[in-house]
Amino acid sequence: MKILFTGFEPFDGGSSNPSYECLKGLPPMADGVEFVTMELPVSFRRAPERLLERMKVERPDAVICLGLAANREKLSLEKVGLNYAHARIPDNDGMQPRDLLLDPAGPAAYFSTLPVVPLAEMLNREGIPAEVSLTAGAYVCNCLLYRLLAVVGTMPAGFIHVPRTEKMALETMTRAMMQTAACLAAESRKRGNHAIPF
Ligand code: PCA
Repeated sequence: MKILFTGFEPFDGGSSNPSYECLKGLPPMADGVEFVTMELPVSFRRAPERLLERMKVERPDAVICLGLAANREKLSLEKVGLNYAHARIPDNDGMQPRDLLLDPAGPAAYFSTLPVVPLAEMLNREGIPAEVSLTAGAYVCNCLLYRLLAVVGTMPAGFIHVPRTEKMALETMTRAMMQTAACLAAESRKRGNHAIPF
């Protein structure tokens, strides 16, 4: 199974972004999972564009995007991508959408296709603080999630917000991504066993 993980470049005056830094600790391969990682620009326009381009090339079996939520204490497994943009600060291209729909023709929201409740429970069992979140905000992270979920169908795909490194060590975030990947791989093996329709 191949899983594409994305993290973001720094933004809002920060010098680094743990959402990408924690991905640097992932091995290329573990427990039958191939890890592919990429850094995305904090840009309403370019982040989804880059992600969808890379998905066409890599053809992953699952996609997990990460972003920083500076005010949160735990990993937030986002349940919902909302068709809405309302930026407190400009993105790294200087764009600052206010009170706008991301896609005037699109549905109000998409649910993540990741099993967020069992994943959060599994992470907690592993001693990693995690919870399900019902809002990814209205900035670039939510935009990326909405655009991703618009194209994935039933493929496991979603978004996890990480806290600041003062609240959670990068190594813990990395371990959480490895555990999440192992769970998705186990699920896909199970599904694989039952999926043959003849
Ligand atoms: N967090 C921002 C965008 C980039 C990031 O790491 C967000 O939550 O929208």
